Amino acid sequence: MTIFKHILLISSFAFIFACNKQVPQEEGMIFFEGGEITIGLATGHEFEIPSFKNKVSPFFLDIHPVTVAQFRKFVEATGYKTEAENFGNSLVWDKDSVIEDCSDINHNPLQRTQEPICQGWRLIDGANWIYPYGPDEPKAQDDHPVTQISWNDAAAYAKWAGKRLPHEYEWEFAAKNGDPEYYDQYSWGNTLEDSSGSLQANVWQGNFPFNDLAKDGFIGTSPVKIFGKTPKGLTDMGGNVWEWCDNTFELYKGNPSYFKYNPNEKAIRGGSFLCDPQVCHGYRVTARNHCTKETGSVHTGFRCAKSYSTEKAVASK
Ligand SMILES: [Ca+2]
Ligand SMILES: [Ca+2]
Repeated sequence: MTIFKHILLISSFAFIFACNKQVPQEEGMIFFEGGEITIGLATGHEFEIPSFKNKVSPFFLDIHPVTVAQFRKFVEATGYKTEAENFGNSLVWDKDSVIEDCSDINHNPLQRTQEPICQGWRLIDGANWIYPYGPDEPKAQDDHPVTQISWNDAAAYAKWAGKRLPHEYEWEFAAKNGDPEYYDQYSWGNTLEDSSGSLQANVWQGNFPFNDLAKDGFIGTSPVKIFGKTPKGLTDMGGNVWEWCDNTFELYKGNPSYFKYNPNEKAIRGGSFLCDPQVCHGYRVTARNHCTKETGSVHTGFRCAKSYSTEKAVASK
């Protein structure tokens, strides 16, 4: 056999191997191979700079935020009581009670331990994951993301489900479709509308904070899986609800902003139905915010991650 034939044979094997390479599977989750990726954006908002390279290990991420129905299964199995239920109240956005400028909403941590700085937020008695706006308002719908969940509640659910919360670098890796040099604004591309004019995320349209035109069809949360399908198959990465991440919120190394480090504040990602592009534009892939970990609110939920171990996968074969 000539050298040429040997090379042809070897390349054919390599091709067949590559074609047969199995993508690890977890029900309801998408696998990301990991690798080095650029986190942040050199020209980004205050907390997104400077950009830097970071290596992420292989992981799975839930296709969509945990729904009300999924959270109910956890409660029914364990008798778990959320922090909002134990406190007896939780934070609700009430546009009718906005009495001062909320243009700085993205920079004020949302926390129940202090008087909310932005006057649109109110602690409402009886607001919880079943009644996100309080007991006099409609119940949360089963296929919507669960809200009024603190970081502690989200971590408890994840542990019960055999998962964990994602680090925000994993979240950003997934939002950027694992592309090491991804510069589109959103997980699904660079524009909020697709080619047919449909909005790709449930966010705010109109004059924030007074008038949400709801051109996307929703004031408040929307059912999961109907907005923003990414090339990898995730949905709702931008808009609908902010999503708790596992890590404490810190400024990126070299960021000149003033931020008082607080180990009780966790990172949140992805933006929500309250995000206006003129104000926080929090549904961009690099956008980040922070919240104290005992705080539940009407616009924050979560999705889970799971580590992938190559050793375990080989051992189980
Ligand atoms: Ca909306
Ligand atoms: Ca989101």
